[in-house]
Amino acid sequence: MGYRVAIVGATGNVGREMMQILAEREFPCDEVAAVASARSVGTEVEFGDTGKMLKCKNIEHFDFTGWDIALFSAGGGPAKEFAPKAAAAGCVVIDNSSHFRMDPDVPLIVPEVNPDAIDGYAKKNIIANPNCSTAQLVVALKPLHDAATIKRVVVSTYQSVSGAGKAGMDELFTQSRAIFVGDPVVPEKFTKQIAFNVIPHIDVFLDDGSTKEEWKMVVETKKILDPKIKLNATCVRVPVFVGHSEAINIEFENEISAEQAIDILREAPGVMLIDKREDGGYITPVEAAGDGATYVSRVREDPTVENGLTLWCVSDNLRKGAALNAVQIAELLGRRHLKKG
Ligand code: 11C
Repeated sequence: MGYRVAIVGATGNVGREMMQILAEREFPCDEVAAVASARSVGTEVEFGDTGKMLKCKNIEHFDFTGWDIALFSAGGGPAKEFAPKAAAAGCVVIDNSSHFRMDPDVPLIVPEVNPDAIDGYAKKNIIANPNCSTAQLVVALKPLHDAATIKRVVVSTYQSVSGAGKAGMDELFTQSRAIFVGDPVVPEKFTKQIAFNVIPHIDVFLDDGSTKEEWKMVVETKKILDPKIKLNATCVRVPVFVGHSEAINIEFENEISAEQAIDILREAPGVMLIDKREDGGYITPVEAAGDGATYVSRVREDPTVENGLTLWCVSDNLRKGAALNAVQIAELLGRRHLKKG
C-alpha cells in the first residue's frame, strides 16, 4: 500500500519537477493529484515520463481529507491560505515557499543536514523546504562544520533564471533572441536586461540594503545548520537557465586543510566532488542541471584568514534546491512517521 500524494502548483517549474522526481524515484504513490489555481483547471500534466496524464484540479475546491502528503509549490500566498486547511484535514504539507520557513513550530529540513528536526512536524502538520540557494549551501557546509566548526561564511551566488519561474526563463530566451535579431530588449520579470548581463538583485530590498534572498540565506542556514554561524551573502541573477552556483568563503574555529576538506567532501552525503585543479576540472551549471547532487569544486585554502577555505558549489536549483529536497523530505517522513505497507 502506498501514499495518496497531491502536488499543489502542478503546472509550475517546480511542480512539474516534483512529479518527475516522484516517478523517477518510484515513490510509493497509490494515487497522485495535480492541483493548481483556478486558471489551470483542466490543464493536463504528465506524471514524470510515465505517459500518465493528470488533469489539474482547482485548489479552491480540493478536499485534502484522506490525502497523506501534499507537496506545495504554489508560492507564499496560496501556501498561507491552503496549507493550514490541508494540514487540518490530516494531510502533511511539505511547502516550498518561504511562508512557513521561520515559524518555530515548522521544521525546515534538508535531509542530509538536519533529518532529526522532522520529528517536530506534527505541531502544525507542515514541513518547510528551504530556499534553493540555501539548500545546496548547507549540504556543502554540513560535513565541514562537523569537522572543524564554521565561524563565518561569505557567499556570492550566481543564480539561474529558473529560480524566478517559467517567466524568468522565457525572458532570458526572448531577450537573447531580440539581441540577435536587433529587436529592442524590454525587461519585464527582471529589473534590468538579463541576457548577456548579471543583476545583483533577487527578491525585495530590505532596510539595511540587503535583499530578502540574501536575508533568507542567513536565517535559513542558522535554522538548519547552526545559529552560531555568521553569514554574509550577495545574491546575483545570471543568464543561465537552470543551476545555481555559489562562491563560498569559510572561516573555521579549528584548523582544516584543503586536502582534509576534499577527503571529507568526497564522502559527504549529497555531495559530488569534482576538483581536478586543471582546465575544465570543475563543474558548471549546465553540467549539474537535471541532476540531484550538490557539486563542489575548486576547494582551496584562503591564506588571508586563519583556518580559511574557499570553494565553488553548483546544484540544480529546481531539483536539490526545490523538488528533489521536497521528495527526500517525503521519503524521510515515510520512513520515520508515516509508514505504509
Ligand atoms: C530565486 N531562490 O532563485 C529564488 C527562488 O524563497 O523559495 C526561490 C525563492 C524561495 O529566485
